[in-house]
Amino acid sequence: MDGKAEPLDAIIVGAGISGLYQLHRLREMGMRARVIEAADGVGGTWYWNRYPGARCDIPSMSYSYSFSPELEQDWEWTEKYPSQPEVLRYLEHVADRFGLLRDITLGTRVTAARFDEAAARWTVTTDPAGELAARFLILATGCLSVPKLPEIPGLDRYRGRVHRTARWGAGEESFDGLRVGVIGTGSSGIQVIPVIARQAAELTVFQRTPNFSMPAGNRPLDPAEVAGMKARYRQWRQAQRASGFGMPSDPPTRSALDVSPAERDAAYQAGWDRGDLTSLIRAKIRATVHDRDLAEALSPRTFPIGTKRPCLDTGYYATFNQAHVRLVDLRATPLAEFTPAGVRTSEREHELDAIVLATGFDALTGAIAAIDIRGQGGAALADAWRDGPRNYLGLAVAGFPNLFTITGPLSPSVLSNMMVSIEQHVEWIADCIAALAAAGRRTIEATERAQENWVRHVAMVGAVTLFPTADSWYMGANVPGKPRVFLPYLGGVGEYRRKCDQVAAQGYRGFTLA
Ligand code: N01
Repeated sequence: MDGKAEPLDAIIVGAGISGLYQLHRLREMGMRARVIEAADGVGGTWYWNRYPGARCDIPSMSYSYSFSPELEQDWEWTEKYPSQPEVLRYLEHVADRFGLLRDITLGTRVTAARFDEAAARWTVTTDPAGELAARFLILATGCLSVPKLPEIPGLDRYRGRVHRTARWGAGEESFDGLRVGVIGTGSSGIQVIPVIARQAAELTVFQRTPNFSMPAGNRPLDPAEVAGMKARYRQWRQAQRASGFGMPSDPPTRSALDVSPAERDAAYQAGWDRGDLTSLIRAKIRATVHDRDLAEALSPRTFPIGTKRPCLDTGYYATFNQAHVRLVDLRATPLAEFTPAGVRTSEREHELDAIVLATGFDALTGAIAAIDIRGQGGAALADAWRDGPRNYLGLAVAGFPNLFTITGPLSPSVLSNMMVSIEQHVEWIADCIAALAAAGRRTIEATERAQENWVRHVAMVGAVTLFPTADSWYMGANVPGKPRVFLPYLGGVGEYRRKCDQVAAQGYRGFTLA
Protein backbone atom coordinates (compact mmCIF):
# COMPACT_ATOMS: atom_id res chain seq x y z
CA MET A 1 0.00 0.00 0.00
CA ASP A 2 1.51 3.32 -0.99
CA GLY A 3 -0.72 6.36 -1.01
CA LYS A 4 2.14 8.85 -1.32
CA ALA A 5 1.55 9.46 -5.00
CA GLU A 6 -1.95 10.77 -4.52
CA PRO A 7 -2.65 11.94 -0.97
CA LEU A 8 -6.11 11.30 0.34
CA ASP A 9 -8.34 13.81 2.02
CA ALA A 10 -8.78 11.55 5.05
CA ILE A 11 -7.54 8.31 6.56
CA ILE A 12 -10.00 6.69 8.92
CA VAL A 13 -8.69 4.07 11.34
CA GLY A 14 -11.27 1.36 12.03
CA ALA A 15 -14.26 -0.06 10.13
CA GLY A 16 -16.70 -0.33 13.02
CA ILE A 17 -19.89 1.68 13.38
CA SER A 18 -17.94 4.97 13.41
CA GLY A 19 -15.51 4.27 10.59
CA LEU A 20 -18.22 3.04 8.23
CA TYR A 21 -20.38 6.11 8.70
CA GLN A 22 -17.44 8.54 8.58
CA LEU A 23 -16.36 7.06 5.26
CA HIS A 24 -19.88 7.33 3.86
CA ARG A 25 -20.28 10.90 5.05
CA LEU A 26 -16.96 12.12 3.65
CA ARG A 27 -17.55 10.40 0.32
CA GLU A 28 -20.93 12.08 0.05
CA MET A 29 -19.05 15.38 0.35
CA GLY A 30 -16.91 14.34 -2.61
CA MET A 31 -13.83 13.64 -0.51
CA ARG A 32 -11.32 10.85 -1.00
CA ALA A 33 -11.10 8.77 2.12
CA ARG A 34 -9.80 5.31 3.01
CA VAL A 35 -10.52 3.17 6.03
CA ILE A 36 -7.74 0.99 7.42
CA GLU A 37 -9.03 -1.93 9.48
CA ALA A 38 -7.01 -4.58 11.34
CA ALA A 39 -9.76 -7.23 11.17
CA ASP A 40 -10.61 -9.26 8.08
CA GLY A 41 -14.13 -7.86 8.05
CA VAL A 42 -16.11 -4.77 9.00
CA GLY A 43 -18.06 -4.39 12.24
CA GLY A 44 -15.49 -3.40 14.87
CA THR A 45 -16.65 -4.54 18.30
CA TRP A 46 -19.35 -6.68 16.65
CA TYR A 47 -16.75 -8.39 14.49
CA TRP A 48 -14.51 -9.36 17.41
CA ASN A 49 -16.93 -10.12 20.24
CA ARG A 50 -18.55 -13.26 18.80
CA TYR A 51 -18.68 -15.20 22.04
CA PRO A 52 -21.79 -17.33 22.58
CA GLY A 53 -24.52 -15.19 24.12
CA ALA A 54 -23.09 -11.86 22.91
CA ARG A 55 -25.93 -9.41 22.60
CA CYS A 56 -26.42 -5.65 22.65
CA ASP A 57 -28.18 -4.22 25.71
CA ILE A 58 -29.67 -1.23 23.86
CA PRO A 59 -32.89 -2.00 21.95
CA SER A 60 -32.16 -2.80 18.31
CA MET A 61 -34.45 -0.17 16.83
CA SER A 62 -32.57 2.50 18.78
CA TYR A 63 -29.12 0.94 18.28
CA SER A 64 -29.09 1.60 14.56
CA TYR A 65 -28.04 4.38 12.20
CA SER A 66 -30.46 7.25 11.75
CA PHE A 67 -28.72 8.94 8.81
CA SER A 68 -30.65 7.04 6.14
CA PRO A 69 -34.46 6.94 6.47
CA GLU A 70 -34.52 4.34 3.67
CA LEU A 71 -32.15 2.06 5.60
CA GLU A 72 -34.26 2.57 8.72
CA GLN A 73 -37.40 1.50 6.87
CA ASP A 74 -35.85 -1.40 4.96
CA TRP A 75 -33.95 -3.17 7.73
CA GLU A 76 -35.98 -5.63 9.78
CA TRP A 77 -34.74 -6.17 13.35
CA THR A 78 -36.03 -9.43 14.81
CA GLU A 79 -35.44 -9.09 18.55
CA LYS A 80 -35.77 -6.37 21.18
CA TYR A 81 -32.04 -6.69 21.99
CA PRO A 82 -30.09 -7.71 18.90
CA SER A 83 -27.67 -10.62 19.05
CA GLN A 84 -24.07 -10.16 17.90
CA PRO A 85 -24.73 -12.01 14.60
CA GLU A 86 -27.69 -9.75 13.86
CA VAL A 87 -25.76 -6.51 14.53
CA LEU A 88 -22.85 -7.77 12.43
CA ARG A 89 -25.23 -8.69 9.57
CA TYR A 90 -26.67 -5.18 9.78
CA LEU A 91 -23.25 -3.52 9.61
CA GLU A 92 -22.20 -5.77 6.70
CA HIS A 93 -25.43 -4.77 4.98
CA VAL A 94 -24.61 -1.08 5.51
CA ALA A 95 -21.10 -1.56 4.08
CA ASP A 96 -22.59 -3.33 1.08
CA ARG A 97 -25.57 -1.04 0.54
CA PHE A 98 -23.45 2.12 0.45
CA GLY A 99 -20.60 0.51 -1.53
CA LEU A 100 -18.12 1.19 1.28
CA LEU A 101 -15.88 -1.84 0.85
CA ARG A 102 -14.00 -0.44 -2.13
CA ASP A 103 -12.49 2.22 0.14
CA ILE A 104 -11.70 -0.09 3.05
CA THR A 105 -8.38 -1.91 3.45
CA LEU A 106 -8.94 -4.95 5.66
CA GLY A 107 -6.36 -7.04 7.52
CA THR A 108 -4.12 -4.03 7.99
CA ARG A 109 -3.19 -2.35 11.25
CA VAL A 110 -2.16 1.29 11.62
CA THR A 111 0.96 1.29 13.78
CA ALA A 112 2.17 4.89 13.56
CA ALA A 113 1.12 8.31 12.32
CA ARG A 114 3.14 11.53 12.03
CA PHE A 115 2.10 15.03 11.10
CA ASP A 116 4.21 16.73 8.46
CA GLU A 117 3.95 20.44 9.24
CA ALA A 118 5.30 21.74 5.94
CA ALA A 119 2.87 19.69 3.87
CA ALA A 120 0.12 19.97 6.51
CA ARG A 121 -0.74 16.33 6.30
CA TRP A 122 -0.58 13.03 8.15
CA THR A 123 1.52 10.07 7.06
CA VAL A 124 0.36 6.77 8.41
CA THR A 125 2.44 3.59 8.71
CA THR A 126 0.73 0.23 8.54
CA ASP A 127 1.37 -3.45 9.18
CA PRO A 128 1.68 -5.21 6.70
CA ALA A 129 4.20 -2.59 5.72
CA GLY A 130 2.83 0.40 3.89
CA GLU A 131 2.48 4.17 4.02
CA LEU A 132 -0.45 6.38 3.29
CA ALA A 133 -0.85 10.16 3.46
CA ALA A 134 -3.90 12.35 3.99
CA ARG A 135 -4.89 15.82 5.09
CA PHE A 136 -6.96 14.48 8.01
CA LEU A 137 -6.52 11.52 10.32
CA ILE A 138 -9.69 10.26 11.99
CA LEU A 139 -9.42 7.67 14.76
CA ALA A 140 -12.54 5.50 14.69
CA THR A 141 -10.75 2.98 16.85
CA GLY A 142 -13.52 2.15 19.32
CA CYS A 143 -13.83 2.56 23.08
CA LEU A 144 -13.60 -1.13 23.99
CA SER A 145 -11.33 -2.63 21.37
CA VAL A 146 -8.08 -3.51 23.12
CA PRO A 147 -8.65 -6.59 25.29
CA LYS A 148 -6.97 -6.87 28.66
CA LEU A 149 -5.52 -10.17 29.87
CA PRO A 150 -5.59 -11.16 33.54
CA GLU A 151 -2.44 -10.02 35.34
CA ILE A 152 -1.31 -13.46 36.47
CA PRO A 153 1.66 -15.41 35.13
CA GLY A 154 1.83 -18.64 33.20
CA LEU A 155 -0.82 -18.38 30.47
CA ASP A 156 1.74 -19.66 27.93
CA ARG A 157 2.29 -22.79 30.04
CA TYR A 158 -1.39 -23.76 30.10
CA ARG A 159 -2.01 -26.71 27.75
CA GLY A 160 -5.80 -26.51 27.36
CA ARG A 161 -7.92 -24.31 25.09
CA VAL A 162 -7.86 -20.55 25.74
CA HIS A 163 -10.69 -18.33 24.51
CA ARG A 164 -11.00 -14.58 24.85
CA THR A 165 -14.53 -13.16 24.67
CA ALA A 166 -13.14 -10.06 22.93
CA ARG A 167 -11.31 -12.09 20.24
CA TRP A 168 -13.63 -15.03 19.70
CA GLY A 169 -12.83 -17.15 16.64
CA ALA A 170 -15.29 -17.19 13.77
CA GLY A 171 -16.01 -20.93 14.02
CA GLU A 172 -18.47 -22.32 16.55
CA GLU A 173 -16.63 -23.67 19.58
CA SER A 174 -18.28 -26.48 21.44
CA PHE A 175 -17.68 -26.98 25.14
CA ASP A 176 -19.55 -30.29 25.22
CA GLY A 177 -18.34 -32.52 28.00
CA LEU A 178 -15.46 -30.21 28.97
CA ARG A 179 -14.33 -28.79 32.29
CA VAL A 180 -14.48 -25.06 31.56
CA GLY A 181 -13.32 -22.08 33.62
CA VAL A 182 -14.54 -18.52 33.00
CA ILE A 183 -12.49 -15.66 34.46
CA GLY A 184 -14.39 -12.38 34.72
CA THR A 185 -17.96 -11.45 35.60
CA GLY A 186 -18.53 -8.17 33.74
CA SER A 187 -21.07 -7.81 30.91
CA SER A 188 -19.20 -10.31 28.71
CA GLY A 189 -18.77 -12.96 31.43
CA ILE A 190 -22.37 -12.60 32.55
CA GLN A 191 -23.57 -13.20 28.98
CA VAL A 192 -21.30 -16.12 28.14
CA ILE A 193 -21.61 -18.06 31.42
CA PRO A 194 -25.24 -19.26 31.06
CA VAL A 195 -24.57 -20.42 27.48
CA ILE A 196 -21.39 -22.34 28.31
CA ALA A 197 -23.13 -23.88 31.34
CA ARG A 198 -25.57 -25.56 28.94
CA GLN A 199 -22.71 -27.42 27.25
CA ALA A 200 -19.92 -27.95 29.76
CA ALA A 201 -19.57 -31.00 31.99
CA GLU A 202 -18.27 -28.70 34.74
CA LEU A 203 -18.19 -24.91 34.77
CA THR A 204 -16.09 -22.97 37.26
CA VAL A 205 -16.66 -19.22 37.40
CA PHE A 206 -13.77 -17.20 38.82
CA GLN A 207 -15.28 -14.01 40.21
CA ARG A 208 -13.25 -11.11 41.61
CA THR A 209 -16.05 -8.56 41.92
CA PRO A 210 -19.76 -9.44 41.76
CA ASN A 211 -21.69 -7.14 39.46
CA PHE A 212 -25.23 -5.77 39.41
CA SER A 213 -27.20 -7.60 36.74
CA MET A 214 -30.86 -7.48 35.76
CA PRO A 215 -32.91 -9.73 33.51
CA ALA A 216 -32.78 -8.40 29.95
CA GLY A 217 -36.29 -9.53 29.10
CA ASN A 218 -35.24 -10.09 25.51
CA ARG A 219 -38.01 -11.20 23.14
CA PRO A 220 -38.92 -11.26 19.47
CA LEU A 221 -40.13 -7.89 18.19
CA ASP A 222 -43.83 -7.62 17.55
CA PRO A 223 -44.66 -6.53 13.96
CA ALA A 224 -47.03 -3.87 15.29
CA GLU A 225 -44.36 -2.27 17.49
CA VAL A 226 -41.87 -2.35 14.60
CA ALA A 227 -44.41 -0.61 12.36
CA GLY A 228 -45.15 1.89 15.16
CA MET A 229 -41.47 2.78 15.56
CA LYS A 230 -40.96 3.02 11.83
CA ALA A 231 -43.88 5.43 11.61
CA ARG A 232 -42.41 7.75 14.24
CA TYR A 233 -38.71 7.16 13.67
CA ARG A 234 -37.93 10.82 12.87
CA GLN A 235 -39.37 12.11 16.14
CA TRP A 236 -37.74 9.26 18.08
CA ARG A 237 -34.32 10.01 16.62
CA GLN A 238 -34.72 13.67 17.51
CA ALA A 239 -35.60 12.71 21.08
CA GLN A 240 -32.58 10.39 21.24
CA ARG A 241 -30.27 13.22 20.20
CA ALA A 242 -31.67 15.57 22.83
CA SER A 243 -31.66 13.02 25.67
CA GLY A 244 -29.19 12.40 28.47
CA PHE A 245 -27.88 9.02 27.39
CA GLY A 246 -29.13 8.60 23.84
CA MET A 247 -32.27 6.77 25.01
CA PRO A 248 -35.23 9.05 25.77
CA SER A 249 -36.97 8.45 29.09
CA ASP A 250 -39.40 10.36 31.24
CA PRO A 251 -37.67 11.97 34.22
CA PRO A 252 -39.15 10.95 37.63
CA THR A 253 -41.79 13.34 38.91
CA ARG A 254 -42.12 12.03 42.49
CA SER A 255 -39.76 10.95 45.26
CA ALA A 256 -39.88 7.26 46.27
CA LEU A 257 -40.41 8.45 49.86
CA ASP A 258 -43.63 10.31 48.99
CA VAL A 259 -45.60 7.12 48.34
CA SER A 260 -46.69 4.12 50.42
CA PRO A 261 -44.40 1.08 50.69
CA ALA A 262 -46.90 -0.97 48.64
CA GLU A 263 -46.98 1.60 45.86
CA ARG A 264 -43.20 1.84 45.93
CA ASP A 265 -42.77 -1.94 45.72
CA ALA A 266 -45.24 -2.12 42.84
CA ALA A 267 -43.31 0.55 40.94
CA TYR A 268 -40.02 -1.25 41.59
CA GLN A 269 -41.49 -4.57 40.49
CA ALA A 270 -42.84 -3.00 37.30
CA GLY A 271 -39.35 -1.66 36.61
CA TRP A 272 -37.80 -5.05 37.32
CA ASP A 273 -40.29 -6.71 34.96
CA ARG A 274 -39.36 -4.18 32.27
CA GLY A 275 -35.71 -5.00 32.88
CA ASP A 276 -34.63 -1.44 33.58
CA LEU A 277 -34.62 -1.12 37.36
CA THR A 278 -31.40 -0.69 39.26
CA SER A 279 -32.54 -1.61 42.75
CA LEU A 280 -33.88 -4.74 44.38
CA ILE A 281 -31.05 -6.66 42.84
CA ARG A 282 -29.59 -8.23 45.94
CA ALA A 283 -33.04 -9.35 47.06
CA LYS A 284 -33.63 -10.87 43.64
CA ILE A 285 -30.29 -12.70 43.80
CA ARG A 286 -31.29 -14.17 47.19
CA ALA A 287 -34.67 -15.21 45.77
CA THR A 288 -33.06 -16.84 42.72
CA VAL A 289 -29.96 -18.56 44.06
CA HIS A 290 -30.91 -21.43 46.39
CA ASP A 291 -27.67 -21.58 48.37
CA ARG A 292 -27.54 -18.64 50.81
CA ASP A 293 -23.74 -18.37 50.89
CA LEU A 294 -23.55 -18.53 47.13
CA ALA A 295 -26.22 -15.83 46.84
CA GLU A 296 -24.20 -13.63 49.19
CA ALA A 297 -20.99 -14.25 47.23
CA LEU A 298 -22.80 -13.17 44.04
CA SER A 299 -24.17 -10.00 45.65
CA PRO A 300 -22.33 -6.76 44.86
CA ARG A 301 -21.27 -4.86 47.98
CA THR A 302 -18.15 -2.91 47.11
CA PHE A 303 -19.36 -0.09 44.83
CA PRO A 304 -22.51 2.01 44.40
CA ILE A 305 -24.92 0.72 41.78
CA GLY A 306 -24.36 2.32 38.39
CA THR A 307 -20.74 3.31 39.02
CA LYS A 308 -19.64 0.19 37.15
CA ARG A 309 -21.60 -0.68 34.03
CA PRO A 310 -24.77 -2.54 35.16
CA CYS A 311 -25.34 -5.74 33.18
CA LEU A 312 -28.40 -7.23 31.52
CA ASP A 313 -28.51 -11.01 31.51
CA THR A 314 -30.51 -14.03 30.48
CA GLY A 315 -30.63 -16.55 33.32
CA TYR A 316 -27.29 -15.58 34.88
CA TYR A 317 -28.05 -16.04 38.58
CA ALA A 318 -30.17 -19.18 38.06
CA THR A 319 -27.20 -20.76 36.29
CA PHE A 320 -25.53 -21.12 39.69
CA ASN A 321 -28.31 -23.47 40.91
CA GLN A 322 -27.01 -26.17 38.56
CA ALA A 323 -24.92 -28.82 40.27
CA HIS A 324 -22.13 -28.68 37.69
CA VAL A 325 -21.63 -24.91 38.07
CA ARG A 326 -19.29 -23.62 40.78
CA LEU A 327 -18.27 -20.15 41.89
CA VAL A 328 -14.73 -19.40 43.07
CA ASP A 329 -14.64 -16.14 45.04
CA LEU A 330 -11.30 -14.60 44.13
CA ARG A 331 -11.59 -12.07 46.94
CA ALA A 332 -11.28 -14.98 49.38
CA THR A 333 -8.86 -17.08 47.30
CA PRO A 334 -7.04 -14.93 44.70
CA LEU A 335 -5.75 -16.30 41.43
CA ALA A 336 -2.04 -17.03 41.66
CA GLU A 337 -1.04 -18.47 38.27
CA PHE A 338 -1.98 -20.53 35.26
CA THR A 339 -0.56 -24.04 35.40
CA PRO A 340 -0.19 -26.58 32.56
CA ALA A 341 -3.45 -28.18 33.72
CA GLY A 342 -5.53 -25.16 34.69
CA VAL A 343 -5.29 -22.34 37.22
CA ARG A 344 -4.08 -22.18 40.80
CA THR A 345 -5.70 -19.98 43.40
CA SER A 346 -4.25 -19.31 46.85
CA GLU A 347 -6.24 -22.37 47.97
CA ARG A 348 -5.72 -25.03 45.29
CA GLU A 349 -5.29 -25.95 41.64
CA HIS A 350 -8.39 -26.16 39.38
CA GLU A 351 -7.92 -28.50 36.43
CA LEU A 352 -9.62 -27.20 33.30
CA ASP A 353 -9.92 -28.32 29.65
CA ALA A 354 -10.75 -24.80 28.46
CA ILE A 355 -10.41 -21.32 29.93
CA VAL A 356 -12.52 -18.37 28.80
CA LEU A 357 -11.03 -14.96 29.55
CA ALA A 358 -13.72 -12.31 29.95
CA THR A 359 -11.34 -9.90 31.64
CA GLY A 360 -12.27 -6.65 29.92
CA PHE A 361 -10.51 -3.94 27.96
CA ASP A 362 -7.98 -1.14 28.12
CA ALA A 363 -10.96 1.14 27.57
CA LEU A 364 -11.19 4.46 25.72
CA THR A 365 -7.48 5.22 25.47
CA GLY A 366 -6.05 1.73 24.73
CA ALA A 367 -6.60 1.70 20.97
CA ILE A 368 -5.31 5.27 20.55
CA ALA A 369 -2.24 4.56 22.69
CA ALA A 370 -1.48 1.50 20.57
CA ILE A 371 -0.60 3.81 17.64
CA ASP A 372 2.63 5.83 17.82
CA ILE A 373 1.11 9.23 17.05
CA ARG A 374 3.46 12.19 16.51
CA GLY A 375 2.13 15.72 16.19
CA GLN A 376 3.80 19.11 15.85
CA GLY A 377 7.56 19.04 16.45
CA GLY A 378 7.43 15.23 16.59
CA ALA A 379 5.75 15.31 20.02
CA ALA A 380 4.26 11.94 21.04
CA LEU A 381 0.59 11.70 21.99
CA ALA A 382 1.67 9.08 24.54
CA ASP A 383 3.71 11.78 26.34
CA ALA A 384 0.94 14.37 26.13
CA TRP A 385 -1.46 11.84 27.70
CA ARG A 386 0.94 10.40 30.27
CA ASP A 387 -1.24 11.56 33.18
CA GLY A 388 -4.50 10.84 31.41
CA PRO A 389 -6.14 11.93 28.16
CA ARG A 390 -6.19 15.67 27.37
CA ASN A 391 -8.28 16.98 24.50
CA TYR A 392 -10.93 19.50 23.52
CA LEU A 393 -14.55 18.26 23.42
CA GLY A 394 -13.24 14.68 23.30
CA LEU A 395 -12.66 15.39 19.62
CA ALA A 396 -9.30 17.07 19.03
CA VAL A 397 -5.91 17.40 20.74
CA ALA A 398 -3.74 20.52 21.06
CA GLY A 399 -0.47 20.03 19.17
CA PHE A 400 -2.04 17.46 16.83
CA PRO A 401 -3.64 19.40 13.96
CA ASN A 402 -6.20 17.74 11.69
CA LEU A 403 -6.52 14.75 14.03
CA PHE A 404 -10.00 13.78 15.23
CA THR A 405 -11.19 11.05 17.58
CA ILE A 406 -14.70 9.60 17.27
CA THR A 407 -16.22 8.94 20.69
CA GLY A 408 -12.81 9.58 22.20
CA PRO A 409 -12.14 9.90 25.94
CA LEU A 410 -13.73 12.96 27.58
CA SER A 411 -16.80 12.73 25.34
CA PRO A 412 -20.11 11.02 26.36
CA SER A 413 -19.19 7.85 24.42
CA VAL A 414 -19.63 4.82 26.69
CA LEU A 415 -22.13 6.63 28.92
CA SER A 416 -24.56 6.84 26.04
CA ASN A 417 -26.17 4.86 23.27
CA MET A 418 -23.00 4.64 21.15
CA MET A 419 -24.95 4.98 17.90
CA VAL A 420 -26.23 8.42 18.88
CA SER A 421 -22.81 9.65 20.02
CA ILE A 422 -21.05 8.22 16.99
CA GLU A 423 -23.41 9.86 14.51
CA GLN A 424 -23.03 13.19 16.27
CA HIS A 425 -19.22 13.05 16.15
CA VAL A 426 -19.09 11.85 12.55
CA GLU A 427 -21.37 14.66 11.42
CA TRP A 428 -19.54 17.30 13.46
CA ILE A 429 -16.18 16.22 12.02
CA ALA A 430 -17.53 16.15 8.45
CA ASP A 431 -19.04 19.63 8.86
CA CYS A 432 -15.78 20.90 10.34
CA ILE A 433 -13.76 19.58 7.40
CA ALA A 434 -16.25 21.16 4.98
CA ALA A 435 -16.07 24.48 6.82
CA LEU A 436 -12.27 24.46 6.63
CA ALA A 437 -12.36 23.80 2.92
CA ALA A 438 -14.94 26.56 2.42
CA ALA A 439 -12.73 28.99 4.34
CA GLY A 440 -9.68 28.00 2.31
CA ARG A 441 -7.83 26.80 5.44
CA ARG A 442 -5.55 23.77 5.60
CA THR A 443 -5.41 22.97 9.31
CA ILE A 444 -7.47 23.09 12.47
CA GLU A 445 -6.03 22.57 15.93
CA ALA A 446 -7.43 22.82 19.44
CA THR A 447 -5.86 25.58 21.55
CA GLU A 448 -4.12 24.66 24.80
CA ARG A 449 -6.45 26.95 26.68
CA ALA A 450 -9.68 25.44 25.30
CA GLN A 451 -8.28 21.98 25.97
CA GLU A 452 -7.36 22.87 29.55
CA ASN A 453 -10.86 24.22 30.19
CA TRP A 454 -12.50 21.13 28.69
CA VAL A 455 -10.37 18.70 30.71
CA ARG A 456 -11.21 20.63 33.86
CA HIS A 457 -14.94 20.73 33.01
CA VAL A 458 -15.14 16.97 32.36
CA ALA A 459 -13.33 16.23 35.62
CA MET A 460 -15.57 18.61 37.57
CA VAL A 461 -18.79 17.07 36.22
CA GLY A 462 -17.49 13.57 37.03
CA ALA A 463 -16.31 14.59 40.49
CA VAL A 464 -19.78 15.54 41.75
CA THR A 465 -20.98 11.96 41.13
CA LEU A 466 -20.16 8.65 42.79
CA PHE A 467 -18.38 7.32 39.67
CA PRO A 468 -14.87 8.10 40.97
CA THR A 469 -15.48 5.87 44.02
CA ALA A 470 -15.54 2.65 41.96
CA ASP A 471 -12.54 0.73 40.63
CA SER A 472 -14.07 0.64 37.16
CA TRP A 473 -12.82 0.80 33.61
CA TYR A 474 -14.57 4.20 33.42
CA MET A 475 -11.80 5.30 35.81
CA GLY A 476 -9.03 3.37 34.07
CA ALA A 477 -8.75 1.40 37.33
CA ASN A 478 -8.89 -2.04 35.72
CA VAL A 479 -5.51 -1.63 34.02
CA PRO A 480 -2.49 -1.59 36.35
CA GLY A 481 -0.48 1.63 35.98
CA LYS A 482 -3.17 3.47 34.00
CA PRO A 483 -3.79 6.98 35.41
CA ARG A 484 -6.95 7.12 37.50
CA VAL A 485 -9.07 9.59 35.53
CA PHE A 486 -12.81 9.61 34.88
CA LEU A 487 -12.73 8.98 31.14
CA PRO A 488 -16.22 9.67 29.75
CA TYR A 489 -18.07 13.02 29.82
CA LEU A 490 -21.18 12.91 31.93
CA GLY A 491 -22.87 16.10 30.76
CA GLY A 492 -25.44 14.21 28.67
CA VAL A 493 -25.54 13.76 24.91
CA GLY A 494 -28.11 16.51 24.32
CA GLU A 495 -26.17 19.13 26.26
CA TYR A 496 -22.87 17.95 24.79
CA ARG A 497 -24.24 18.23 21.25
CA ARG A 498 -25.38 21.78 22.03
CA LYS A 499 -21.87 22.68 23.20
CA CYS A 500 -20.24 21.18 20.09
CA ASP A 501 -22.73 22.94 17.79
CA GLN A 502 -22.09 26.25 19.56
CA VAL A 503 -18.34 25.89 19.08
CA ALA A 504 -18.90 25.34 15.35
CA ALA A 505 -21.44 28.18 15.07
CA GLN A 506 -18.92 30.55 16.67
CA GLY A 507 -16.35 29.87 13.95
CA TYR A 508 -14.76 26.92 15.79
CA ARG A 509 -14.16 28.71 19.05
CA GLY A 510 -11.23 27.18 20.92
CA PHE A 511 -9.54 26.06 17.70
CA THR A 512 -6.84 27.70 15.61
CA LEU A 513 -7.48 27.60 11.88
CA ALA A 514 -4.53 28.11 9.54
O1 N01 B 1 -15.25 -6.32 30.85
P1 N01 B 1 -15.35 -5.75 32.37
P2 N01 B 1 -16.43 -6.89 29.93
N1 N01 B 1 -8.30 -11.63 37.79
O2 N01 B 1 -14.12 -4.91 32.55
C1 N01 B 1 -12.45 -9.40 35.86
C2 N01 B 1 -19.42 -3.53 27.17
N2 N01 B 1 -20.14 -4.75 26.88
O3 N01 B 1 -15.81 -7.34 28.68
O4 N01 B 1 -14.41 -6.16 38.43
C3 N01 B 1 -9.59 -11.88 37.98
O5 N01 B 1 -16.65 -5.14 32.65
C4 N01 B 1 -13.02 -8.13 36.41
O6 N01 B 1 -13.00 -8.12 37.80
P3 N01 B 1 -13.01 -6.69 38.61
C5 N01 B 1 -19.98 -2.90 28.44
O7 N01 B 1 -19.86 -1.52 28.35
C6 N01 B 1 -21.45 -4.63 26.60
O8 N01 B 1 -17.28 -7.83 30.67
O9 N01 B 1 -11.98 -5.82 37.91
N3 N01 B 1 -10.59 -11.22 37.41
C7 N01 B 1 -14.43 -8.19 35.80
O10 N01 B 1 -15.24 -9.07 36.51
C8 N01 B 1 -19.06 -3.47 29.47
O11 N01 B 1 -19.03 -2.76 30.68
C9 N01 B 1 -22.17 -5.75 26.38
O12 N01 B 1 -12.63 -7.05 39.97
C10 N01 B 1 -10.25 -10.23 36.58
C11 N01 B 1 -14.16 -8.79 34.42
O13 N01 B 1 -12.91 -9.48 34.52
C12 N01 B 1 -17.75 -3.46 28.74
O14 N01 B 1 -18.07 -3.85 27.43
C13 N01 B 1 -21.61 -7.00 26.45
C14 N01 B 1 -8.90 -9.91 36.33
C15 N01 B 1 -14.02 -7.73 33.35
O15 N01 B 1 -15.24 -7.06 33.24
C16 N01 B 1 -16.70 -4.38 29.29
O16 N01 B 1 -17.30 -5.62 29.65
C17 N01 B 1 -20.27 -7.10 26.73
C18 N01 B 1 -7.91 -10.66 36.98
N4 N01 B 1 -6.60 -10.40 36.80
C19 N01 B 1 -19.54 -5.96 26.95
N5 N01 B 1 -8.89 -8.88 35.45
C20 N01 B 1 -23.61 -5.58 26.10
O17 N01 B 1 -24.03 -4.77 25.31
C21 N01 B 1 -10.18 -8.57 35.18
N6 N01 B 1 -10.99 -9.39 35.86
C22 N01 B 1 -24.51 -6.39 26.84
